[in-house]
Amino acid sequence: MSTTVWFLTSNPGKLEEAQHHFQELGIEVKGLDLPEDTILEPQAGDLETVARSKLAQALAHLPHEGAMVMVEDAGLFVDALDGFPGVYSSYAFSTIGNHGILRLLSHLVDDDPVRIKNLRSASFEAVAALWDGENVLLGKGVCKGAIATKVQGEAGFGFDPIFIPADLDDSGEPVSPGVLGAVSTHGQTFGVVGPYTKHQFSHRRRALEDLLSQLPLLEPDE
Ligand code: ITT
Repeated sequence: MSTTVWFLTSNPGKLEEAQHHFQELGIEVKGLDLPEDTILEPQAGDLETVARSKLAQALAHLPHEGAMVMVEDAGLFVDALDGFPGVYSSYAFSTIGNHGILRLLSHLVDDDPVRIKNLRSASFEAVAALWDGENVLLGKGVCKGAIATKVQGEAGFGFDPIFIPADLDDSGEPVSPGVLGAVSTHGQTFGVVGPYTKHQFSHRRRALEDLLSQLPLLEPDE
């Protein structure tokens, strides 16, 4: 007997991270596979609108009556690029990729380790939307950090090899650049430290925690 959440995503890395997170809570996450182009991603200015739209479309394809279905939309927001790629992250990743983002920031260099983090500051953001069988719940998460000057590591997916998370204090809040936090990747990207360390910082984990905090006590599936 377990509670099951069906996660509609085309991204195996996102599925794995959600499975890891929910597993600790005794919830099984299964990928909901729908034929390509069943779900249209709207051109929208914010992640919440995209997530709500994907979830509304997914409700027409529930695997069974009463099923809990989740979608999640995430993006990388680079401050020096006015938030680009943001909601265009999928498109940017599949066209210019990590090297393209690095090229756009190549003029932002400094020998001072604090100044360079400020110049290249960025955040990952995620919005998770869950249909719990009765209502739509939304969870949001942010992970602050900076863009590395080169691709580092091969772990994870997407922009992980160019993203250095900000250190965290012992309550999990990001500390300012130059301050050593209680939790630190010591300047390494998510691509170097891998998914288990990423989990401690992750926008996805925060969005899922926010979502779960709104769920009434889960009844296990029969
Ligand atoms: P969906 O089917 O779930 O939409 P997707 O890969 O298109 O899968 P998103 O739209 O949420 O997912 O992500 C936009 C882009 O940002 C995409 O290229 C991802 O690889 C990248 N991305 C999202 N979350 C990330 C993370 O935690 N680490 C690195 N890159 C991430």
